[in-house]
Amino acid sequence: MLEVSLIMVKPHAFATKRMGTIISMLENNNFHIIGMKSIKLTLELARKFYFVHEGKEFFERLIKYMSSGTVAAICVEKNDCVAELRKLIGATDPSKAAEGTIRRVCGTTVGKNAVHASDSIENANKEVRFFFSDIELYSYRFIQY
Ligand code: IDP
Ligand code: MG
Repeated sequence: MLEVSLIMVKPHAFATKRMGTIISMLENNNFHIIGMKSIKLTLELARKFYFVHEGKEFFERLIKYMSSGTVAAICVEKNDCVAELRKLIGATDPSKAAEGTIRRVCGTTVGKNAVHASDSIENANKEVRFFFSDIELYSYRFIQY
């Protein structure tokens, strides 16, 4: 089924110029980029985005980090997009992520693991809406080449 998902490039990966690599990996794996922007999150926005982790030991560190620099929000579209994107990013800990995954290639630690990706179809739709309005997204199905 054609789905969308959200991938967010985390501050360290953005600042150390991993955007080109990450975008290439998405394109080479046939993800269609249908929306893209860079943002500096506030603490409040990061808290809102990661609310499911509120109360966890790493929560305050996570939201401080995610609001510490520029991030890029990228909306991708593909068949089975949510599961396929989780496969391409790899495990949360880059040292445990499979060879050739984004986190293995671009991540360093569990905190600085290069990217966030949505974990379910429902969350993907919510997370895409968190960053993008209707006019900022255009399905590749409608594009005339
Ligand atoms: P995910 O990003 O692979 O979906 P989640 O469990 O949703 O992993 O955690 C969200 C983010 O919080 C992770 O990407 C990671 O950067 C950070 N995080 C998760 N667990 C830990 C931890 O045990 N210590 C430090 N940071 C963590
Ligand atoms: Mg998650």
